[in-house]
Parts: sequence; structure tokens; C-alpha cells
Amino acid sequence: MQTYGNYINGHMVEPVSGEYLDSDNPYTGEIWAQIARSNVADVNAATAAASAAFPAWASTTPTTRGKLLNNLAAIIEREALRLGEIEVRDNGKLIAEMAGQTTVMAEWYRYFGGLADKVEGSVIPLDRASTLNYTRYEPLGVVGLITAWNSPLLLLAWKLAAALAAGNCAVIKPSEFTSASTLEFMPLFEEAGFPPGVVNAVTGLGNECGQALVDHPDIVKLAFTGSDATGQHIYQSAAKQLKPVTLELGGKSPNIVFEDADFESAVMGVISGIFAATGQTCIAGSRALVQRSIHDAFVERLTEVAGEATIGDPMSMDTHVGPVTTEPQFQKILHYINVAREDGATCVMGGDLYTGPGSAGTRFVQPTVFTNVTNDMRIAQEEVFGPVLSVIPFDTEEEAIQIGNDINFGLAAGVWTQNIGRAVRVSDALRCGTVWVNTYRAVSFNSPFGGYKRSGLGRESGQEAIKEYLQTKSVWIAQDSSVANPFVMR
Ligand code: TXE
Repeated sequence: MQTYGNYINGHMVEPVSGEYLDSDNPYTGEIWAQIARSNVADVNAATAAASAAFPAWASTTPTTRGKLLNNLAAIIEREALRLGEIEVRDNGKLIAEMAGQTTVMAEWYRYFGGLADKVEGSVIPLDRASTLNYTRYEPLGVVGLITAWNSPLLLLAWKLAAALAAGNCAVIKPSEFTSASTLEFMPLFEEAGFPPGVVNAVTGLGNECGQALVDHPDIVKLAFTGSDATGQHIYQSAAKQLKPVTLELGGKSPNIVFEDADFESAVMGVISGIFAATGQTCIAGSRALVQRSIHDAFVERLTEVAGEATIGDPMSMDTHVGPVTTEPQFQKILHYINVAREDGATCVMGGDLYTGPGSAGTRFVQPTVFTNVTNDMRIAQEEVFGPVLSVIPFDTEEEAIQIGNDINFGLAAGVWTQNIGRAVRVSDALRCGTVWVNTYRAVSFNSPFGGYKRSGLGRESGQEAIKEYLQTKSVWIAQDSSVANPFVMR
């Protein structure tokens, strides 16, 4: 049994309460690790360490910070397989995906390391000759980074790399379901040369440890990935202290297939959108909007290909669909399958838990496809976060756009067409932060990612993300300090 404490000021320390929470292996169901059950006292200690480290860290040169982030990137690449295997064990992600994901994660640290000394203020051309006015970007202070269970280290990289490059210190709170990889990751910062206290991690329950972090007055900004309900709650809590937030809150993304699409590519794209990562991804293309003229043939081919997916051991390179990460999530998916049936959708594939070969008797759901879905059904409007696809037919381009946008969320969308004009028109019209044309589920360190509408606030990745962790100061320097009339605005 592995036991993880909190990581504070460069050391693994026991939680003040002395209490721990179990962490299970979603595939085998066995408890394999324990994580600290932290409370306000642990959050206070981590925040105090980060606050103490902040002045020196903020005054290192951006180039120095960039070098350290580059050191870290190289160490991540060395440790990628080990970190990936921990995520497979702790949250059931596929090794086939994790082998690449933990390696590519290094690129976020490298990119923001490179960006650190390229954030330039400007000299403002004032309408007066006697004053120099320039802007500079300054770090915020100690930021709180709260991550979800579906991709702990990658979601952290999207926040932490930008926060550190900008000169902030951090207190991290990973999901109580999947904290192990974050704790294994922490000592790598020391090896890379980061001063103790710059990066800290506390683990525990959302309403104890997480809320204490949100409410701590010395945490000056929050970045969060998780459910829309928790995101809204955090936003409200943060408002009491006027803390800025970056929120990434999932979606109900349309994957729109036109009759002029490359048929086989579109089938693969829809499958990757909903069954990859067992559908436990914020960018899941959980609504397939298919033009009526190809609807039946498309569903037939989709279920044929998806029906061949290998379900089972996430440590096997041949597995396509793994277990559901958490027990509540497992129950939630089964609940939504029932809701879809009750509301009149037709289940044409799956629709139950999976107990077949490779399931090891634990939390597996069959890849599931519903047809006869209308966009007003709960299965089309609410995030399931599992391998459950709703297929909705449409007739015209206008109708596809209307259905695609008729949702509270706005994280991403897919568009499958060979018509370039249509690709541009539909991409422009969709109200979401990312549109993929003839591809799906692509992200990169240098491309902005974030949501419209209830999918979130702010952007991660890309140049603008570093501004989420900086504030602008405008400096005015008078060359002539004589004051003619002190009672009027200058
Ligand atoms: O998320 P929560 P959960 C969705 C998905 C899933 C649902 C619930 O639909 O079924 O969320 O998952 C911390 N103050 N997504 O319960 O509650 C919590 O400890 C501060 C979408 O795991 O949002 C964890 O670290 N922190 C998503 C993190 O918030 C609090 C990815 C997320 O937990 C807190 C995962 C509080 N009061 C699930 N309460 C996506 N956008 O990709 C909880 N937390």
C-alpha cells in the first residue's frame, strides 16, 4: 500500500488530522493507495509556504524561470512512463493513451518556459510630450489550482506551466479520486531546481480541503477544471473576495456529420469523440448530429466499428475502452442510460454495464449509442461523462447549426464535410471555444482552449493563457514635475 502525504515547502508531510482517504484501482477495485485527508490547517501551511516563497520567485528573471521550466520538461520526459502507469492504476486511463500523454505534457512546461521572457509591456504614445507611460505585467501571487480526476497531470500542466512562467507560486488540489500522480510529480520540481514552496500540493475532499483553498485570503486567483455545479459554486465563493477565476467546466459537444463528409473518417471521428477515454472527457462529442440522408447508414457503420472495440485491462496496449474511474461516475452513467430510455430514445448499441471478458468484474459500461434522440431530451442536454452517444438527425446546414448551439454549454464541436465553404460557415456560426473540422479531440500547448457559455471562463494553453496569471500595471513618469493646478485631473 502506497501512502501519500501533502507536498509542502519541498517536503512530503503528514496531514495535520493524521487522517487518510483510500484510493482504488478502477480496474481491479482494490485499494492501492492512501492520500492525506487535509483540512484548513494543511491548506494554511501550504499557502504560508507558497506566500513565503513568492517574493523571491517573483523577482527571479523570466529567463531563469524559463530555464527551470525547461529542466522540468526534460525530467518529465524521462519519467513519462512511470507517471503514465500511475494514472492507469489510479484512474483507469489507457496505457495506450497515457504513454503519449505524459510525454507530450512536457511540451506545456517547455512552451510556457519559452514564453516567460517574451511577455512584453508597451510604451503608450500619450497625447502629451512630457510624460513617459509604460505598462508592465506582474504576477498575481499565490494561485490555487484545482483539478478533476479525468486527466490529473495534463489538466495541471495547462494551469501550472502558465502560472509559474508568469512568476506565481501555487497550491494544487487534485481530485480526491486521483491524487497519486500529482504527488509523484511534485518532487520533480525540486530536481529541476525550483525553490521549495514555489509549488505545493494538498489532497482531500472538495468541501473540506478544496473549499479551504478557495476561501483562503492569500490565494489570489483560482483555476479549476471540474463539473459546472462545482465551478459555479467556486465562482460564487471567489466573488466574495473578488478573486479572478479560470473555469473549465465540460460540455455537451456536437459532432456534426454532413452528407458530403468523408464517410469512414467521420465514423472514426465520432467514435474517437465519445468512446476514447471511456467518454470521460470534457471535450466528448456526446451529440452526433448526422444529416438525415446518411443517418441510417452512418449509425449502422458506427455501431459496427464501435462494436469491435476491445474492452478491458487499461494496462494492455490493445484495450480501447477502459473502466469508469469512480463509483459515483459509474452510477451516474447508468442513471443517464435509464433516463434516455425513459425519455423515449432508442438504444441501438450497449445500454448496460459490461461484465464480459476483461471486465475484471468492476466498473465497466458498454459503449452505448442512442438514436431517436431529440435535442431537448436530458440525454442531449446534460453532461454524462461516459461512453454514451446520442445521435440526432438534421436536414439542413441551418438546422445543424441551430441544434449544435441549442445548449447551455459551448466547449467544442466537430464538423465533418468536404465542402470548404460549409466548413468555414459552420465553424464561424458555432458558439463554442474550439471547432475541429475533419478531426476531433486535438489539443496543443500553443492553441487556446476554453469554453463559451456555461463551459467556462478564460483560456488555457497558447499565448493568451499566461495573461490569466498576470496583472497589468501602468507606470507614469513625468519629466516635468511642476504642478500648475493641483485641483484638476492631469
Ligand atoms: O467533480 P467536481 P466530480 C464532471 C462530470 C462528472 C462530474 C462530477 O460530469 O460526472 O463533473 O465529478 C474539487 N471547493 N466533470 O465530483 O465536484 C474536487 O475535490 C473547492 C467534468 O469529481 O467538480 C476536485 O478536485 N474544490 C470535468 C475538483 O473540484 C472543490 C472533469 C472537481 O470536482 C469543491 C471531471 C469545493 N467546494 C468531472 N468541491 C471536466 N470539465 O472535464 C469539489 N471540489
